[in-house]
Formats: sequence, C-alpha cells, structure tokens
Amino acid sequence: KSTESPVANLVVTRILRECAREKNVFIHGKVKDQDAVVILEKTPFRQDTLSELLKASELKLEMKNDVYSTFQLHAPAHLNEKHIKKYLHQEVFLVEESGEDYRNLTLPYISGQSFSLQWVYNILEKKAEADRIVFEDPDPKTGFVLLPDFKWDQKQLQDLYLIAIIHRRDVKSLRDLTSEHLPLLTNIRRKGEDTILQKYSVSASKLRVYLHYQPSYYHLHVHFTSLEYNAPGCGVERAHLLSDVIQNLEADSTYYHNRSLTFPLRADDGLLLRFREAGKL
Ligand code: M7G
Repeated sequence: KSTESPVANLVVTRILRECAREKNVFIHGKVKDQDAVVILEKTPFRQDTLSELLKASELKLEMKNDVYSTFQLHAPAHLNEKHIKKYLHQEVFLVEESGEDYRNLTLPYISGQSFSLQWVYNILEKKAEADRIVFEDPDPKTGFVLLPDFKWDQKQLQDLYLIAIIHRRDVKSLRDLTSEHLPLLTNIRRKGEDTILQKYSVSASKLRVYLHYQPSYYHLHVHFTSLEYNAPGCGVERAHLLSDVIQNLEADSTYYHNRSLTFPLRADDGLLLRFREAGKL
C-alpha cells in the first residue's frame, strides 16, 4: 500500500551509530530489498501529551530512598517493537586541514564523492517542500530559502531547527567564502532572525546560527537552531557561528581560503584515508 510507512517494513541490518545521551539511533536496513538509512530520535517531551504517555506506560520502581524514588518507564509494547540488536561504534579522528590540504586533498575528493544535491535543488526550484518554506528572498546573489530542517517536526520550539539555503550555486562551503559574500551572509542573518522572531517568537539571543565544516552537502546553507537544543553537530569541532564567519571575512577577505580548519572525520570516511595516505595524520 502506498500509504504504509516504509519504516514498518524495515529489516534492520545493523546499527550504524547510537547515542544514549542524544537519544538517537542510526540504522542501516532494508525496506523491500532496498538499502535504507533510518534515523530514530526522541523528540522533546510535551506537556500536552505527557500524561497520556505516562498512563499508557508501565512504571517499575527501581529504588526508593527518603523522599527520592527512581522509576523505569517501559513504553507501550506497540511503540517498542524494534529491538536494537547490535551496536557499531565508529571511531572519530580530528583532522587539521590547511588551505593547501583543502585544494590538494579535500576538493578533489568531494568533487567525486559527496552526496547528491538534488534535494537542495528541488527545494530551490519548488519541486519539493514548497509548502514548508517559511521565507524566501529570491535575489540571485544574496537570496535564500528558509525552511524547517527535516530533523525538526515543528511540534515544539525547544528543538527549533531551520536551514537557510542560498540561491546561488557556486558556493560549496565555508572554504569558498570571501568578503564578496558578506552581503549574502548578513542578509541571511538579518532576514533569518527577523523571520524566526515574527513566526515563532524566538529572538536572536535564543538562536545558534552556524555553518558546518565539513558539511554533508556542498551547497552553502546556514543552520538556525534553538540555543536550548543540543543539535547534532553543534559542537566546537564542526560548527562555525555565522557572526564569527562574518567578522573574520570583514577582517580578512581570504580568511577561509588560507586558514587551517579543524574538523572530525569518522573512521570509515574516505577523506580520512586521503589525509592518512598523504601522511597528514
Ligand atoms: P550539513 O551541515 O550539510 O550536514 O547539513 P549534516 O546533515 O551532517 O548536519 C544539512 C542539513 O540539511 C541537516 O541539518 C539535515 O538534517 C538537513 N536536511 C538534509 N536533507 C536531505 C534534507 C531534506 O531533504 N529536507 C530538509 N528540509 N532538510 C534536509
């Protein structure tokens, strides 16, 4: 049936990554014989559905001491069918990439290997998610589309997460930015923050606005997340605050062309192999 959730047909091959603290799991499996990656993530608790959840669940007393007790909560059986069987931990390595390393190692690698940008072009051309667009500035040089990231279900503001995708197609990442792009970046910051304030009543002082380096998708985009929410990849080793990026470019137009940038790579990342082979690790 076309209305059936593909996840209901998921046959788990292995757990790629799992984090108890972030409460998410990345699963490699098969849906009707096709390879799929499924991400399950605990959404924040909501006051309006909390009592329903507690009623439907079984509470088991773990310990009691004076006025303190801890309980283990078992979700209703029908929510709990997918059992986690294996745990595959990927080691992560920190890489320091000079401007030269970028041009010699990273750029040739990402030109051949990086993820397809089709979903990005579909958004820009209104072929997908058009009804989810929150704001658009159509200017071909400084314009962008702002819409909810697909990691955010928009049901609560604690984990607010939007992305601004630029219209121009010639900026792959932070590395390509020069002072020429300052009007683009300041436009995204100002209009992105204004829109989020108007639409969600979340002010700029409650937002973490940043770019990833390395990103997964090499078409420049900016992440807007709630400061309250520890979004995956918002740590110092991968996130570059937009306001810092703007200031660095104001001070030095070629800052991101020349500076060393540090980022984490997973053990199975082909780029890590390139750095190893070049004796950089
Ligand atoms: P990134 O920094 O390139 O990589 O960010 P990351 O995924 O490793 O963080 C891309 C962002 O786009 C992520 O926050 C994704 O959750 C989000 N994203 C990815 N896809 C394929 C889609 C999509 O199809 N629609 C929307 N709305 N967001 C997406």
